[in-house]
Amino acid sequence: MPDKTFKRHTITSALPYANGPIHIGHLAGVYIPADIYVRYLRSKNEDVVFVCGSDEHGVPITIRAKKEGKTPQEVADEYNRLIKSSFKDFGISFDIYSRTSNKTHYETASDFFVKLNEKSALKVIESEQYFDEEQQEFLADRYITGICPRCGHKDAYGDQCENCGSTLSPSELIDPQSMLSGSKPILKKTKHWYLPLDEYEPWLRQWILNEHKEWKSNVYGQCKSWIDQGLKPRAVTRDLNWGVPVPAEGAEGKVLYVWFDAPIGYISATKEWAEQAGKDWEPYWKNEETRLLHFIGKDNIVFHCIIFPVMLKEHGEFILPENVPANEFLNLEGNKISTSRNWAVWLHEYQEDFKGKEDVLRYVLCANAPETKDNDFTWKDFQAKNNNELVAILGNFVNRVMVLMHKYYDGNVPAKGELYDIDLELVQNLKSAPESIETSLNTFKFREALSKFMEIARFGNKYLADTEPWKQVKTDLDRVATIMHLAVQVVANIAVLGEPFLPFTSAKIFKSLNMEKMSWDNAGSPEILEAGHKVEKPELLFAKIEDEEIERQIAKLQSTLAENGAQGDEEIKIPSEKEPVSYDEFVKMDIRIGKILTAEPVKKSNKLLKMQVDTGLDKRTIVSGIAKYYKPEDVIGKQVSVLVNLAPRKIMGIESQGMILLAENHDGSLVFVTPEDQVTNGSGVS
Ligand code: B3M
Ligand code: ZN
Repeated sequence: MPDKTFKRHTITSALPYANGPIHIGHLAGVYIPADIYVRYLRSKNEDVVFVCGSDEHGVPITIRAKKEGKTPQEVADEYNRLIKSSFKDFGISFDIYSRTSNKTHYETASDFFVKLNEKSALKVIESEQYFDEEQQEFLADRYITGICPRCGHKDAYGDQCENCGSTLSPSELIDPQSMLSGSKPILKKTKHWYLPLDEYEPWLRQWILNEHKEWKSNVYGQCKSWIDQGLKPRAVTRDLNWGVPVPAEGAEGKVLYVWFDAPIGYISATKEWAEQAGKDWEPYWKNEETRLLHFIGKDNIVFHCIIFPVMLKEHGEFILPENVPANEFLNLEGNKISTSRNWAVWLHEYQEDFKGKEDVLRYVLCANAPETKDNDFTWKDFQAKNNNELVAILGNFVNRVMVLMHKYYDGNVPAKGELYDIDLELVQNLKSAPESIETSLNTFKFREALSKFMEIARFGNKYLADTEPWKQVKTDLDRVATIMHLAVQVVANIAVLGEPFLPFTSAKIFKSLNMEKMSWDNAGSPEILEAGHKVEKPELLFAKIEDEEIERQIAKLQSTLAENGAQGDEEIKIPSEKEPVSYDEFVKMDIRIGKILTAEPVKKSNKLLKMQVDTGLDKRTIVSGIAKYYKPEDVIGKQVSVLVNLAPRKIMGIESQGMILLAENHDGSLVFVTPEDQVTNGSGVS
């Protein structure tokens, strides 16, 4: 049961930047867990508001606008529309999807700042920042590029080097350049308003580290590390012409920092929702009996656990988040999802390719949700989960029951007779299911909750397999009536308990059961449908996904790789299975362990090493493309696996007599495949 000390729930999910479409990583990390949770609360008849909206400020939007020759508002309009409709397509059931460019938001964010400023909670500090003299503009960190002081990468940004991942400040860049004009920026004095986070350190320690030990360990751990490293004042204003103007004297040309106004967007969205719904927004943000939860990804933890709470606390009228169940990241086929490299499965594209299979994606993403560590989405796994779980277990069970109901009873639920042990066991399983799923949901363990939900279909299938109504029908009609009576109750329970996870499927099941959507607390009962109730014919819930469909998706990713490769980007490989080979074909390959005797770089190549290898049969020359990963002196004396009967090939003019086997990491780096213990040179590998 949700915590009863709270009367209502305000659930927020991160406001997506309106500068690009959304992908499966967003869905898995934030919106699916949030939506499951909210649907569950609604099903429990809790008072809940679920808010979201587009985050339309910030430099990335202005950069995209500049690139595309549009205004930032035009860019935001376009993606707001796209993102909003993607959410709708996947059943993400926000009560409102607002925008930070709305008037209500400008007023709310502005008032918030004024209040903090009036309380002298903000400090005005003057500092020197880069300024583009040609454009007469101060430069946001992202608008400055230069050489990375850590790795020497040429095009590092003022806030980050994308090559080595270091967080930077613009003053660290070597040879800084303005992206606006290409000129060398000068340092110029400017003043900004700062939130003195350092002053809140003792309070944060108490509030998070002592009072919220129950937060997920990844969240708690990140907060602790931020606090332990010492917090510094954070500027909450910027010199920029896109955003909420700073409502203070002497602040011309300045706007609120996007991370100051965006979380206030949750409040603005709630206000808009309340106005539309004829409700009062204030209890949802100001009443101690309200539970505020932020669903976010791990890169947003500091903003939601430290900065926004400090803002709320200082403002004084608002409640603080009760929990921030942040997730880690979802990777795609072993590699980090990347918008700039187009390494993603975009929701609007999935929609085109798999229309009607929205619940399949919801299922797979929840089953793989990166709850405690980064996780991987692969198309093969997607197919397997659809075919082996949704089709074979869930769809199969519901369909079998519904078909038999029509075959034996013309759709009329039969009355049950005496219950045997096997029936009582089913009833017991059914009774314990809701509470068990709730326990997982209440602690934000959505994967576990989903797997418990699937257990219901599993034991349903087992019940049918064990009781075999199709055999009993020849001899014991009373028995069949009991079995089918109970089996259809299991289907009804699946409809109720599956709603948060698979809303489209649940709606279909309710429809074929000829019943209204029912709330959570009715579940667990073997008496949802009365004898005599007539059910409809079943609808197809899930269909097998064929190899060709998956291959098409993999090919799509592969062409992305090719495009990235053409731009000289680091290569990303998809480890998909090769064509099968027969044993006879396999044993034709003569793989042996050999020892590297000498090694030297191949002239005019930065990839190749030329080596002498003792294969046990002979000593021969082999050329291998490992120079980036091994120095010659490091490989001498190593035992490696060698394909000795590979036809000799000339590489850079040198005849290579065989091939050293290498394991390739996802990032393309190579390592030798070596025996775990020393073996005699020439030992065969099979
Ligand atoms: N737009 C960042 C992000 O999408 C940011 C979230 C705002 S939540 C207030 O990762
Ligand atoms: Zn770097």
